[in-house]
Amino acid sequence: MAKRVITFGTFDVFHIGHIKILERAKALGSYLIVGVSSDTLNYSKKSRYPIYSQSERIHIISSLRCVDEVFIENSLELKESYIKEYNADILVMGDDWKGKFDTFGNICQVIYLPRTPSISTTEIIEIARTIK
Ligand code: C2G
Repeated sequence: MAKRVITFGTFDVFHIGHIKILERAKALGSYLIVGVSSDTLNYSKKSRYPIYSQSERIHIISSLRCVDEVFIENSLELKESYIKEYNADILVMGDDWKGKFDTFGNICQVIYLPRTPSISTTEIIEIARTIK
């Protein structure tokens, strides 16, 4: 059966770790739906806006070959309704979220994939800051 996969993220300052998790998520099914967190959601979590705006982040994610559908994630609390709305069979998250979404195991399969080591948006921002 053709499986629908859903995943979520900010995907700010897009990098190799982001594309690798999206490609691995897609490989678990045949249709990949990505919830891109809104600027407002990021501000409420981290007290700062992402470097790339939500429209830029959505533009980048939508242009990827492995991605079939993109929407804005407005709240971390709405995962269950997004999973239902998009008829997802599998929820994929990076293993930094391991265990956090096990409760959705009754509506879909929940899979945590290992993060790509040695790269993060925060590190890229810090390195860029030190370059003169
Ligand atoms: N990721 C990865 N390897 C890295 C960095 C990130 O596999 N080196 C993965 C994360 O595990 C996540 C995805 O890339 O699954 C997006 O990462 P972030 O943009 O940091 O997303 P995050 O802020 O964790 O998501 O509902 C979740 C929210 O949208 C926040």
